[in-house]
Amino acid sequence: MKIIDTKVIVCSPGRNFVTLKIITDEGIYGVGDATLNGREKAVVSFLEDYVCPSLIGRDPQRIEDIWQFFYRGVYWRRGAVNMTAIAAVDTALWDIKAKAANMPLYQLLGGRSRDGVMVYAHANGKDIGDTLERVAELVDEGYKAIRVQCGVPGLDKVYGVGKGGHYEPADADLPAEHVWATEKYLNHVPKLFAAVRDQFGDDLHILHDIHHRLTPIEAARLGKEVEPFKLFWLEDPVPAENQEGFRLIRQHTTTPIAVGEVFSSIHDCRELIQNQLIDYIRSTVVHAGGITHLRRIADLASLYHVRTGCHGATDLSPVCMGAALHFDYWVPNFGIQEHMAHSEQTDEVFPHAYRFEQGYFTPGEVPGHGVDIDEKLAAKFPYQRKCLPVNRLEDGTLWNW
Ligand code: CS2
Ligand code: MG
Repeated sequence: MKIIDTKVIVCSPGRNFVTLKIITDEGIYGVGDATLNGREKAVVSFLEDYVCPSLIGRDPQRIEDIWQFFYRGVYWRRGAVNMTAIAAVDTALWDIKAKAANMPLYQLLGGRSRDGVMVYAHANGKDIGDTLERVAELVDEGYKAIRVQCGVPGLDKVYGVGKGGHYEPADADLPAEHVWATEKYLNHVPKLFAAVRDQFGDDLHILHDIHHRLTPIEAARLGKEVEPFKLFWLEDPVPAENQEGFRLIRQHTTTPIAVGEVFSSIHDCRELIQNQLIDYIRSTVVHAGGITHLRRIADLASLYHVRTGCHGATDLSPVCMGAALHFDYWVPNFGIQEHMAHSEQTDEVFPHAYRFEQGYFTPGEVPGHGVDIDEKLAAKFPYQRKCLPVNRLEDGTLWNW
């Protein structure tokens, strides 16, 4: 089998996506997600100018060799753009291999390890009351796990809270500037968890995303204060360049920690995992080098009681979601999968086999990862640059968004 053509498809059905298609001489093609929110065109160029020309003529069955060619061969290793491009190639090649074997992808990975993939949905609101209303709707839809975010009195915009519940942070041609105040947030957010526990009891899994905005001691303080609410996890408490910084959080609280959606390789999380400084690793198929590399991260994590908790926001396309669900169906140390529902437009452009039922997803039984792209329909939604916001403290200091 030979690769005879590739296509990089950029479209915007509700939001921007980049999709790689790899076509073989046997009529089988594979599809990979190459979306990097707010930096889409950087990955497009990386693929079109450097990666795709080297794919033509190669045997697509040699997934590992191709992965090594683009990882070791690029010289300037790692990084979000590079590893997202490699991930798209890897995902498309696994799709091809599974189609050629006439199997759903999870069978190639080792078969399913569970009956369904537990997912968590997002509940957000401008205040605690609004968020509670959304939690109630999601509980009625059958979700067992819900991430809760709400507005903070005195702050105009905070991470995770959108207009009317739908949240799409990349919403401006150039980065919008938001104002952040840690103290106002720290004084308010424990009230949100108390209200959710009070109304929905102890069995609902509650998650929360701090989105990199605290210092380790602030995260330690918050983790300790919210222990009575038994959260499933606190996510991204602090930026993770300094992996050692998580030790300070660990010393003060038993609230579980999740991190990793911005990681692009195993080296970004090696110390966190080996020192058991986290409980869930959030790395994804689309940003951490594809199925091939994510399996390595999961295997390392399994040695240290760390479970997977893959990122699954709307800026990860249904192609990533589909591949992730096959990975989740197989991976022995599975924790949970994020699922932020895509728009109807997006779902029409990306027909998929995965299905939701009572809080769990199954990836589907069609050969491959079960997600395709309708190129004709995609062409009706042209790309428009959209950037993620930046954050400033009230004194104007540039802070983590
Ligand atoms: C968030 C993401 O879902 C999450 O956990 O951290 O929505 C993140 O803000 C976006 O993926 C950024 O593009
Ligand atoms: Mg997050």
